[in-house]
Amino acid sequence: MPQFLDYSDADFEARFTALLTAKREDSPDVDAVVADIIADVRARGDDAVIELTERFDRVALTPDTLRISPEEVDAAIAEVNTGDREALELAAARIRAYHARQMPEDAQWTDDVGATLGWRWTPVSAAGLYVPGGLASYPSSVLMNAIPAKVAGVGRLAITVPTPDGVLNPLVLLAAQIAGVDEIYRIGGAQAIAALAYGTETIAPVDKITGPGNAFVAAAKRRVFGKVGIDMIAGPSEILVIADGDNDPDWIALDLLSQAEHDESAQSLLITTDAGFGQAVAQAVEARLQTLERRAIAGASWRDFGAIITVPSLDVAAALSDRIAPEHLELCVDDPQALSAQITHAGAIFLGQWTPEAIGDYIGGPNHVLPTARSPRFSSGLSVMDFVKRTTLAQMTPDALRAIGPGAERLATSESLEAHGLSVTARLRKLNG
Ligand code: HSO
Ligand code: ZN
Repeated sequence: MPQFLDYSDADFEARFTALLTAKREDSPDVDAVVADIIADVRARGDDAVIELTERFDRVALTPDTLRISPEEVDAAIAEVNTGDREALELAAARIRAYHARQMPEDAQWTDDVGATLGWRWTPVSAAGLYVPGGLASYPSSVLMNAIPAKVAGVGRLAITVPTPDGVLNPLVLLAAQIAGVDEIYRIGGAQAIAALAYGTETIAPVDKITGPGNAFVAAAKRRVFGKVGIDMIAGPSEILVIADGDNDPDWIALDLLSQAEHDESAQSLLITTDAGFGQAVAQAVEARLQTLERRAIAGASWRDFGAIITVPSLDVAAALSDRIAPEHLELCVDDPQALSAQITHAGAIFLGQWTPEAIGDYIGGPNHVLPTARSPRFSSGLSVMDFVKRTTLAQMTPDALRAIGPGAERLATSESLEAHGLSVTARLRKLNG
């Protein structure tokens, strides 16, 4: 059973705070091992990557077979059925259209002293996308990472995906092909992150690495940050549903379970204005947990971290939601647009009872790589902005330099940086004859 909280209970604040601060993730300390792997790949390149892949994935590779060849990709994806292919293509088209609207604009203007100022956006030249192997190898995540990169104009996009025992995942390869990925390497773990960041004889280095991974991958991404850019270190999935009593308890139960089934450390929360409805949802969850394929994972998450919170009004629900700052927020209420306007901190909002969160995971258009662990307070989901950077522009005229140069001279003197000041002074002397 999940926890039941009632806003009117005397101990509500204490229990709600405990819910917010509960430590959900137990990440093992693998940093020392990861440091050694990165050093090995830097020192020995392909040889190190090949040895580590043999040890961890039981696959024997050579420099020529590190990359999955275009012919191999074609052969593997030939077995994908038409329905799956069409679903991936629809998802890709919708994700592409959504992200195309995110492209930021260049700007340039001339101000009152005659200085022309502005900025210009340019894409990252090469990006690497890590795709996990095994259970969490999601084709949808390939689309969500690769498409924003391509929309941004990234020239070279490489994927690494481990293939334990040599088994390829056709849907992952198809998603990569649809998204326009340029190179795919059958490697994983910290060694893949090191190869992407530093390069080897066969793998050219990239400038930015994105994508989810296990504790080793997360530790490696932290370590290579600075040499390359990284996206974020995502924690276990979260969903908060705000629902009034006018909903089908089974639908809401399934929405809660859709994130609980990701991970035993996932968190699913319901805030409702109707205590009886909360009870009905709890019963519906139990009923679904009898048969759900991933009931062991979903059940553990729901039991350990799930909660149903009764509140007196939707205003209170919105205020509590902002304190939770959830990754995913569903608003199953009469006027979801009005309630949405009251929310400040959420990774993604799903409005109304016809918008299950799973639509956002797959096919709505917005990105499903979202900030977790309350970080929506200060960060956003993956977007085109993660694959572009901004260069600022400034051009002075003689009049502009006359107008603002003396200010620079003063500040240079105050910082005891003589050459800075003189670089302005020399020009002003020339202008003033
Ligand atoms: N909900 C996950 C993403 C995902 N769901 C992939 C299904 N496949 C991120 O929070
Ligand atoms: Zn999901």
